[in-house]
Amino acid sequence: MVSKSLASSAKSSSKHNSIKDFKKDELLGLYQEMLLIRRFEEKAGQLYGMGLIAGFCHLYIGQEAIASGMRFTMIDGDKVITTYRDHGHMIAVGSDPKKIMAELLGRRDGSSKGKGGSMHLFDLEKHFYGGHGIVGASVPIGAGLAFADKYKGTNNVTYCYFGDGAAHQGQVYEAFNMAKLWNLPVLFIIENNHYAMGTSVSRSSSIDELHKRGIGFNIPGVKINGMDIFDVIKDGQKCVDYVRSGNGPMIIEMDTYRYRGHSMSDPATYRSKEEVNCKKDLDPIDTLRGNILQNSVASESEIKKIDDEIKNQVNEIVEFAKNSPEPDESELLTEIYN
Ligand SMILES: Cc1ncc(C[n+]2csc(CCOP(=O)(O)OP(=O)(O)O)c2C)c(N)n1
Ligand SMILES: [Mg+2]
Repeated sequence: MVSKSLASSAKSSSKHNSIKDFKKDELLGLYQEMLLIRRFEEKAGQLYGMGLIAGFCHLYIGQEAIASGMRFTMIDGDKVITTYRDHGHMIAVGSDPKKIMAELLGRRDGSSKGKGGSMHLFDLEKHFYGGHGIVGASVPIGAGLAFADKYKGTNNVTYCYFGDGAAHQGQVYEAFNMAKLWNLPVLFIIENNHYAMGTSVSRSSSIDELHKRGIGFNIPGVKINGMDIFDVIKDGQKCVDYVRSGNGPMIIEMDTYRYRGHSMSDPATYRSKEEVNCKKDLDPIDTLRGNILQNSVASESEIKKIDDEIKNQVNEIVEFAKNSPEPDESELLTEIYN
């Protein structure tokens, strides 16, 4: 729900206020993309269990509507920067999922030549600036990317994602101050999945409305239902318009949920089955599929066809990654900090 103050201050150019405003191919494209992210990550989870992926691996399962919905509001040249929970964002900006899977497996054809791994995805061509393992680090770097756009006089916006846990970091507030001082074109997007590792936001935050964290810096903020792609696009577009029109930064708190544990070694015993099941009723992919069917945008068989195609695509992605060789020993110390 976007607050009234923002709704009146942002001159919205959104043409997507309800499902009827979308073309069929736009809706099926969004469904396809979210499903690809979901199936890609389910497969990554399996490969991790089989020992084919080493190191850390944080799944985005449950949060897909945010990456895909906000991507829908982007124009050419807009930048994205995020945390270690980055596979979905990199797929959404249009990077080749084969290269992403190869990166997860530490292979030569990976997006960072197999030397970055899950947390350090990067794609300059798609204006995707990582993938950062340091909690909160994406925020000042995101402000810097926006500074570059302001300096060059482009009309691009930086979409800077971070978590509810990161929202307590000092560097976040230093970045907020500078971003507002210089009215930088940056959208700070807090993906509030309600947990920072095993710590719930209610146990760690003095206020539970993280979108209000910009008040002291005169940065407006709104809360958006991150489980529904239509809300993400409709309300997200208003925020993008506000930032792109030169008003400076804005904060979005996306209300979301991660269905899996924090990373692969987390059995997530700190939350009840009831809580998880209740949130599963809000599954963003099931919701979009339901909307598509109820509004007769596509038939069950068209949806089934997409599901089958994605399954095949993910199998091809995995085959590609498995067949890619490991980096040569001579590359062990090149292009890395040591
Ligand atoms: C500076 C720093 N402190 C601590 C950690 C360890 N750590 C990794 S993820 C995480 C929780 C972050 O939670 P949140 O920001 O809510 O993001 P989410 O994992 O829910 O997407 C912590 C404390 C870290 N990587 N970096
Ligand atoms: Mg979190």
